[in-house]
Amino acid sequence: MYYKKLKDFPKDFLWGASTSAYQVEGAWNEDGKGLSTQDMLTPPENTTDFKVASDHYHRMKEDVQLFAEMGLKAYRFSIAWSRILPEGRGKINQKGIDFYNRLIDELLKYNIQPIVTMFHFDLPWSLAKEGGWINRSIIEDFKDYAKILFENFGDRVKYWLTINEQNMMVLAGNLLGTKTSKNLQETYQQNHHMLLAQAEVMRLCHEMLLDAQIGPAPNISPVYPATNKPEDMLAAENWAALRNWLYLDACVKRIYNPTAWAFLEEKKILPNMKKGDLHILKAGKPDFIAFNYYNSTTVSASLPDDSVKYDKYDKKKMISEPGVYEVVENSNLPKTPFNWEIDPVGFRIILRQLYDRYHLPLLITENGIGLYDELDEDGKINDDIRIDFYQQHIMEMQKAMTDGVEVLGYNPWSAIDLVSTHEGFRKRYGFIYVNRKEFDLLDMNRIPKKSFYWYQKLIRENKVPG
Ligand code: BGP
Repeated sequence: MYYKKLKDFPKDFLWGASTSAYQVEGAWNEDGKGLSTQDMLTPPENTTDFKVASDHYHRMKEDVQLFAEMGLKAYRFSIAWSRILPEGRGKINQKGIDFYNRLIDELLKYNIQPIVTMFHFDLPWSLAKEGGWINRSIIEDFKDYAKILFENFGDRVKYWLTINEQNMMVLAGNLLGTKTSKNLQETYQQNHHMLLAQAEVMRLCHEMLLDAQIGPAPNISPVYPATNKPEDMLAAENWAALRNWLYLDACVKRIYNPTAWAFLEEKKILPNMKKGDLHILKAGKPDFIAFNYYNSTTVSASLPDDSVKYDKYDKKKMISEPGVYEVVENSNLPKTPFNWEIDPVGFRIILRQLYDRYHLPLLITENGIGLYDELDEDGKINDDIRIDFYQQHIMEMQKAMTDGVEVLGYNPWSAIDLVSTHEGFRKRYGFIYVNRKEFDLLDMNRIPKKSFYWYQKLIRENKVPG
């Protein structure tokens, strides 16, 4: 559908921006913080670790002041589990609580709504050493941790996200530094425990905080068939079931997706279920679906005797399952300098698909473009490519909203430059430049980019400039 007139954004629309603790905070071993899986990684060659990151832990007030200047109505950040519970369970680190209290208070001072992710890729190392999500006891650990968060911050935080990109941890855990499983059966067992832990925490949230809302935060991608061959369409549906619906059906419909279940059964990698597990799933209900959107995926049929294929750029990433699907390039789409396809219309498509399938309000918790931003001779960052990216994606979101989709807010990745999951500091996403290099920390000064002023205008006028 083409529209002559798009619906206006609601007055209370949550224009925000996103970060995650380990990618932005630094201070990896300060003020009692325990180690996390991310602290223990050996980064890829020529790539920085997460120890200093953007030094947000020490510059939090300055950063929040800039967020306020940009006009943010919301800020989506994560809490580092190992800052609150250095050993993952047991003794609370008061200094960790104090830091997030200061951050939340500072945000509210400027009327910025905190949107809090409880777990974003940085599992406490002591829990990871025990096998991480493979141990069923971690469900209790996650619940205890959540309870501490609700008790300490629930009077001020109204939007909660359970687990960031659970699906990506399952599908690409080795790239994200989150993998603790030894084989695929273990991976899906961990997934099962995460689903149960999420359901328990959503239930707890509703019990403890009457006016708070909570939801999952997977990475969701519309899946296109490579051609109009029915076999390609079937492969696209297979991949959508394994990549998207497995996670959201379990959380929202509170059932295992049948196509995904049949795949796990065939491969002999089904999770072991205990009596009562389905009741646990049924007892947790999300209030909204938060999701991260970067690109669409295109898929063709694959024959059972094809060999497994790997991504050209991310060599550790598997992109096919013989007999099930094969991810292929989409020649209609341009790419970012880091080879990610750019698909704003796909954003509208997936917003509509999600709303149609689940009938819950949607909250965008990530969307953005990684670029090699560099200061020009006047000390400025002219990131027109990023502005164009946002302009197109926000227009498509507005079209989806005109199509009838309920969207609560838009929180692009990222508020400020930070360390990418596996491509270091050179891959920048922020509205605010951080003056450091991959290894040379320089002065870490904050410099608003051109996109900062563009987004500021958009938020002020509550419409896309131009
Ligand atoms: C999402 C993660 C973020 C983030 C972003 C960009 O998967 O939730 O943590 O980093 O993607 O990805 P990358 O850093 O790999 O470019």
